[in-house]
Parts: sequence; C-alpha cells; structure tokens
Amino acid sequence: MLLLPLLPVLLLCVTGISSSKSQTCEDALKTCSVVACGRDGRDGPKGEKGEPGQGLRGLQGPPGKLGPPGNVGAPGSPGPKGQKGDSGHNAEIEAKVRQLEAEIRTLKSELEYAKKLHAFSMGKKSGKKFFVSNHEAMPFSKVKALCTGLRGTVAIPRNAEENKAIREVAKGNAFIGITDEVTEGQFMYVTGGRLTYSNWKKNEPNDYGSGEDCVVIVDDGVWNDISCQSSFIAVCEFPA
Ligand SMILES: [Ca+2]
Ligand SMILES: [Ca+2]
Repeated sequence: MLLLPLLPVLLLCVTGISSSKSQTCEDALKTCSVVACGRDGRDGPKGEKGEPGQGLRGLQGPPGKLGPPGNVGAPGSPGPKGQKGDSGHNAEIEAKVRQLEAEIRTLKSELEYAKKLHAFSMGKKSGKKFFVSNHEAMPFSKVKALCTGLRGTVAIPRNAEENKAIREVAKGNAFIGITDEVTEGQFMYVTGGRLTYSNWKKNEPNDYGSGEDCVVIVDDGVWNDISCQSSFIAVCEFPA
C-alpha cells in the first residue's frame, strides 16, 4: 500500500532507464528517490524505415565496365570517285610509239621508192596519171569492179597523149571509162561529166543493134562503141 503513491515516479524512472542504454541503475539512483531495478525486457518490434536524410549528395562514382559489342551495321554509301591513277608503263608505251613512228617513216620512204620504180618500169606516165593493165579481157562491169577495188578508175583518155598511152599499156583492144548507159547517144565519163576529148573511128558510135553503150579503144587508138557485155582488156588509171 505504501508504494502506490510512488508508482508514477517509478514508472518515470524505469522509462528513463530503458530509454538510455548509457544509464545504469546506479545512475538512476542518483536522480530517483525510489528505484526499482530489474532485468532488461525483450527488444521491441523493429520500427518503420525513416525518411531519407538531408545530407550532401556523394561524388559521382567511376564509369562502369564496357558493355558487349553491338551488332554489325549496314554497309555505308560508296565514297566519291578517286582521281585518275598513273597510266603505268608510260616509258614503255612512248618507246613503242617511237618505234612505230620510225617504221612508218621507213615504209613511206619505201613506198615512194616503189612508186618511182613502178613509174620507171611502166614508162607510161602521162601527165598526172598512171595507166596499168593485167592484159586480161573481161566484161565492162568487171573492169569497173577491178579498178575500183584497186582504188583506181577505168582508164579515161582526156587527150591524144593519154589515148596513146592507154593503147600501149593495153597491148590490145581495151575498154575505156566512157559510156552512154544513162542517155543513149550522150557519152559521159564514168567519173562524171561530158566528153572533152574524143577519137571516134569513122562511122562510130553507131549503137549497132541498139546495144552498144560502152567504148573500146582499138588498133590505132580510135574508138568504137561496143556491147558492155563483150570482153576486152582491162586498163585502170591511178593518180601519179
Ligand atoms: Ca549506145
Ligand atoms: Ca559501134
């Protein structure tokens, strides 16, 4: 019964002791006039997590480890075109060109010599022409084709000297490059143009049988119109 009035004080002291672990019962005796000391009670339940503190934020940590390599990307667009490269064996090409130029000079020289020799052997250079014959007889169409294939034309006498030369080269009756195939009775050069010289045989051209449109140079150099399908010696002319 005597303890009842002291109960609040005891509760207050017990509360103070349990609230501070640094205090002991001896400390409590100094402040409390009445103390009841006993064994410590069990730990209470864990309190709820407190609010985050208000202290300064720490420094940023070091970078983390490198991640794994990514996937291979798509091919990029083509780059700009580069400058033209060195042509390479310039010296070799230049040497080849010099060699070819030397060969061309030699060939030109030999060609000039061959032409002079040919002119001398023919002995029939008349004005600015050469007359050449293989002494074969053939129709007029073949004579034209032969001379054209040789880059020449059928021989055309444009004056008495050329007429004589053609006859001597042919050594027989030969076609000359004159016809009236386009307009009957109007003889023209196969290279174009009306005649500026003629040496018709007496009573020729007569267009005998209405079928004589080509011209042959005969024995003494006179002309006779004749069938183009007949065969006579081919004589071609070339510029000298
Ligand atoms: Ca005729
Ligand atoms: Ca005739």
